[in-house]
Amino acid sequence: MPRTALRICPLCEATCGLTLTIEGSTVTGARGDREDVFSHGFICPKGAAFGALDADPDRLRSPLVRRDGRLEEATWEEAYEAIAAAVPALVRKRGAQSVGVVLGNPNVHTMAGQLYPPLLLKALGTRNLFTASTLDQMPKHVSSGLLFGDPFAIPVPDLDRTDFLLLLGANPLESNGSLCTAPDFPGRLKALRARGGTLVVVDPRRTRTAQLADRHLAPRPGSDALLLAALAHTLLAEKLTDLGELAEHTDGFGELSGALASFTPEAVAPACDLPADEIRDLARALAAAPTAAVYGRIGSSTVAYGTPASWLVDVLNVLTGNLDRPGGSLFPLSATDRAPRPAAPGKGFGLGRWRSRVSGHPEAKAEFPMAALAEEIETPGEGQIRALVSIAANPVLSAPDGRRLDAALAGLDFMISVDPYLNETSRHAHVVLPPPPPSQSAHFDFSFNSFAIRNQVRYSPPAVPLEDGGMDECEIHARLVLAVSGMHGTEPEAVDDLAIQTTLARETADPCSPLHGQDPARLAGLLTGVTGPERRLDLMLRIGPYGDRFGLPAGLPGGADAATAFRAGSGAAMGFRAGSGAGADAGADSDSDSDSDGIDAGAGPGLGLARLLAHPHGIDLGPLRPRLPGLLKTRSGRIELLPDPIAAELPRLRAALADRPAGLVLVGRRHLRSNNSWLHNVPALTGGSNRCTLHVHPDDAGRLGLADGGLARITADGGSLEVPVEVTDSIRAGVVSLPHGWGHDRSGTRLSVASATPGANVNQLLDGTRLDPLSGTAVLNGFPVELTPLP
Ligand SMILES: Nc1nc2c(c(=O)[nH]1)N[C@H]1C(S)=C(S)[C@@H](COP(=O)(O)OP(=O)(O)OC[C@H]3O[C@@H](n4cnc5c(=O)[nH]c(N)nc54)[C@H](O)[C@@H]3O)O[C@H]1N2
Ligand SMILES: Nc1nc2c(c(=O)[nH]1)N[C@H]1C(S)=C(S)[C@@H](COP(=O)(O)OP(=O)(O)OC[C@H]3O[C@@H](n4cnc5c(=O)[nH]c(N)nc54)[C@H](O)[C@@H]3O)O[C@H]1N2
Ligand code: SF4
Ligand SMILES: [Mo]
Repeated sequence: MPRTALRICPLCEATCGLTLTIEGSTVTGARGDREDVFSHGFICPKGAAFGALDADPDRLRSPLVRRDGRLEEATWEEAYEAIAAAVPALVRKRGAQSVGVVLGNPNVHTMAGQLYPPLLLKALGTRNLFTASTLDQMPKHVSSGLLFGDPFAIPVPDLDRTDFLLLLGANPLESNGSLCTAPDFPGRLKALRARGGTLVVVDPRRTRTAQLADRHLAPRPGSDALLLAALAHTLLAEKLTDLGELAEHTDGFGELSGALASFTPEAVAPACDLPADEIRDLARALAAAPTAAVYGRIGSSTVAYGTPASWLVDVLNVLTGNLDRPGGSLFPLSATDRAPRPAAPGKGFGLGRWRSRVSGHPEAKAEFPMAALAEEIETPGEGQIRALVSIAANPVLSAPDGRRLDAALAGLDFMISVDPYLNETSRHAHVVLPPPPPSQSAHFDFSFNSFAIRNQVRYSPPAVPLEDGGMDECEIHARLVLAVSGMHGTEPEAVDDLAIQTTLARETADPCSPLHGQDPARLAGLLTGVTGPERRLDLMLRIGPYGDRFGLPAGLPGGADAATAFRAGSGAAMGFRAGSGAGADAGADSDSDSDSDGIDAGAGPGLGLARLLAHPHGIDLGPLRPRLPGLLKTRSGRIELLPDPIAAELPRLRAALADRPAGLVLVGRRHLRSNNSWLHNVPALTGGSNRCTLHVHPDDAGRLGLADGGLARITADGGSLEVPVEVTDSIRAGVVSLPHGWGHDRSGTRLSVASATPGANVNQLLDGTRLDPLSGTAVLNGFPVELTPLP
């Protein structure tokens, strides 16, 4: 008899709730969970293919270990012995920096990827960290770090309540949204228009998202920072700014007009290739809207001026008074975020605190540019990377110049891949540790709940028991931490216990915490959950903003904010008692001696793992609410509107006013049925328009003698490719588009479907030298290319 089980979809940032149909241990179907408190039944073709992905016969089902140059199936014990024999010895011989760590995108889609890499990095003590962020959103982390003092304080557009959305370089109708977790993003955009709101899309392509818009601007790629600067300039020049309540929390407003003086609409118009009047008109419309949100993603981030553009997005949100207010852009407060503290000056955001060894790239958020990984492996000297731990990453396809990285990886002394596939990157590993299919893993969105347009919390226990011979990914990570630390053989729970002890030690010592002065060992004994990661989740929920705080009285007022807000919102409707949550998870007595300043004892909604398990479709925690000034961690304790590192970038941006690329430039694109480099192996998601073709405007095609369906050679800094041409007027003239994640033509992989239609790897056109300098993010959009027809 088929049964059903709930599972949050891990395939994109929308985090839809799925109802899986399961026969035996096989997922035979997936539909949207209509009762899910957030996604309400929405699903896309990727989620519907969950079963096919889960059962992909190419998935690795046991570890692989390299013997005499060949990867062979091995036991888990053999795999970890190989790691334990190699890594600690290398660290002793060549130092901590000799081990590099690469963290790829799916780490934000797994519990393991959120709970263990910080411990791994700590155990290794290496600064050689490279993640997908420097192929993606690092400019936003840097701008938030500088503006708000916290690189994770990223405001999200209040999609469901805004009157006006200015969306740049994002195509949520294909991507389902990013840094803005919103199941059914398309439906929410339609609802915005249906309630009389306005959608403006800025994209050099007429995307499906642009087709929904009231207004579509198709600028020259890479020029968003100029366009945004001109919008800000217009607001300032025409006295259309209105900071409202933000004024008292903001520094630097007075200096902004001077800093942006050169960026008049007329001055930027030629570089953006947009009429000045249209820019001015857009600024006025933005200012006139009752509420508005400016939101930029990939196309405004992975470009030469990605950090200035990301900064200007929030400058506009501030100037129009729309930051931190309903209908504008707000900061989510997730159930596992740290409970709010009273407003106080913070430590600020350090940038460039250390530099990479070979090219001297400044660190950003303790990371080096992914584009600099190959040189750090290739270049001899002290601190050279000789071993690599790659978790859920495929940089050979996802990062610039995969051919060079390919060769570099092949030269490593030791490489570990935690990956379900033997692909372009993991084929170089000495040990491959494969996680089980997603149906066999528990799921919690530590990351995306912090970017969600509604506060909510959901947890999926494994839908299917772990198959024989499989190992849960959390355990894989925990054992990895032990093996690289010379502690192979220790029980993996020790890693979780240590993490719990560390957190409890910090909390019980923190005068702002309701746990202040408590006995950590007693609290640890109260945690529920059948696995180490579940116990860690329980702890984070219980001390989080909506937590039961073990039934202890609330801490200082900051901590009570969320609880108070919650009570005013949906908490009451859900029937939560004020008090220490249902007895199920606590049983904590209230003999606390921590200070109580008149706030209701235990006023929170009482979250803990047990409560979450009792609500399998999730718990709604209400709409986003203002969080300023409490969340600011700048040294001034204020929004720093014109931070020094940005001010120092403006001359470079000014120089870009003269940019007029004579030839073609390339941009990327995503397809609804794709997911970066790793979903091309699922037959149900291949074919149709999900193909690796080069979009070319008819004018350019005509000029160059390119025919639809013909072949072209495309050349840039890093090399050249042969690609099929698709002539389409959905792209502006002067721009061509090629999707990423393709190029499955290397030997030694086990991707039977993907390698049959390999496609070309767009990142081979890059040599890795084009970066947004402040963030180290690769320029993946808006770089010059040349095209020639091929017979
Ligand atoms: N030209 C161009 N390049 C781009 C982009 C672009 O727009 N244009 N986009 C960039 C962006 S935004 C990103 S985020 C990066 C992504 O680039 P990467 O971070 O390299 O991520 P993926 O390409 O998605 O590869 C993910 C890897 O994780 C493995 N994996 C899948 N599920 C799991 C799991 O549950 N556990 C583990 N351990 N592994 C798993 C897959 O098999 C695959 O090897 O690509 C970037 N590259
Ligand atoms: N189906 C699917 N969904 C995904 C992914 C996937 O691979 N497939 N990847 C996931 C990941 S890792 C991420 S980070 C998100 C990304 O999500 P989005 O940010 O929505 O990314 P894209 O769909 O690539 O849309 C980027 C748009 O920017 C445009 N663009 C390019 N250059 C410029 C420019 O200079 N200026 C402007 N204004 N626009 C420009 C492109 O034409 C493109 O339409 O998607 C996630 N969701
Ligand atoms: S939109 Fe994203 S989260 Fe939702 S079903 Fe599709 S892939 Fe999964
Ligand atoms: Mo991404």
